[in-house]
Amino acid sequence: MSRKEIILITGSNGEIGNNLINFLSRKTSQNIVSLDLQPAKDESHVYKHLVGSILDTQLVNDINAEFEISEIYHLAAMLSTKSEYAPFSANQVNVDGTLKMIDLAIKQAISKNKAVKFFFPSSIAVYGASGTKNSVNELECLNPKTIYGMNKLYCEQLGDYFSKNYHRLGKDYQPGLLDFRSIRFPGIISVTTQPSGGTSDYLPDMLHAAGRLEKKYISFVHAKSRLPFMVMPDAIEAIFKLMNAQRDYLKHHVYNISAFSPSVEEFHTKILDFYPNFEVDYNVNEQRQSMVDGWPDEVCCKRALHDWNWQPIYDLNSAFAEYFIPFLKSVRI
Ligand code: AKB
Repeated sequence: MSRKEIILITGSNGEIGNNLINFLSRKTSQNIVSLDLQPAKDESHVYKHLVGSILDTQLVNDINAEFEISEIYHLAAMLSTKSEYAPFSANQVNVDGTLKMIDLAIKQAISKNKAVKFFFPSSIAVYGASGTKNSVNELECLNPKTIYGMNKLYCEQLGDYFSKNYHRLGKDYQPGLLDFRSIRFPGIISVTTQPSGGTSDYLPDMLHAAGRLEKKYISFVHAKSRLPFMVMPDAIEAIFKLMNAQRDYLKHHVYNISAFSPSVEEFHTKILDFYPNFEVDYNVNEQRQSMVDGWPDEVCCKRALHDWNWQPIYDLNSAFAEYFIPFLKSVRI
């Protein structure tokens, strides 16, 4: 019996996972199989939702046996702050889990004699850019200081290795079985979902507190802290665009993308345009502050523009006027 052709999305209940499934189910007719540790809140957009761990060898073997996978969106990960509390579990999930998914992709590619596209969400956390005020490109400051950043950088290198060199000394050497495509995400702000376990969570948390008409938000980083950010619709659009770009045009496996880099106080000032009484207080967590200070203020996105013509749709002003506020106000009506 032939296996069902599917695309596989791991970490499907996460922020990106939720938004990506809604987007892909509208954009493509492909069967989506979602995988997460928890049951799906809504299974109406997927062919099947699997509850389980990417570390479960039997489950991964069953997926390999039951389905023919054309694309894997490997979103399952432990984010930066949560990883600092549990670095050994973080390494298992972020590294061993990714290796298991790469192994699955290669097994599938060999059985179909056709490359499997593999999307890997990396992060600005790969950078150790303390004190760098310049816009960092993909080759600079690769000196992560967090376990999450180290995991992400290593997985980027694994993706590059398995795409080019898997079994290069063997008779079955066949480069390109794994079509590894990765984006180093900045902080992402979504109006429909809230992050958990990350270090760039302070801006989405501030926005959602204002949206819930709370009086104030207490920031764990100081007012001048600055990181690259983008809105969720741009992040999802970028994943879709990269995964549908022609392989030949892609000169690299890893790409920076970003849209705006407001400081905490600048973002608060924007919020005051719509919630004039909303306050921000500060209770700085020095450790999380040092993680934020180690990440670049800005990243250079020339590669993504050149290879797959990526540009954000939203800047800071249109993010507020056309995305954040219309939704936050509408849910209050
Ligand atoms: C985190 O803060 O852990 C993530 C990221 C920037 O990769 N949002």
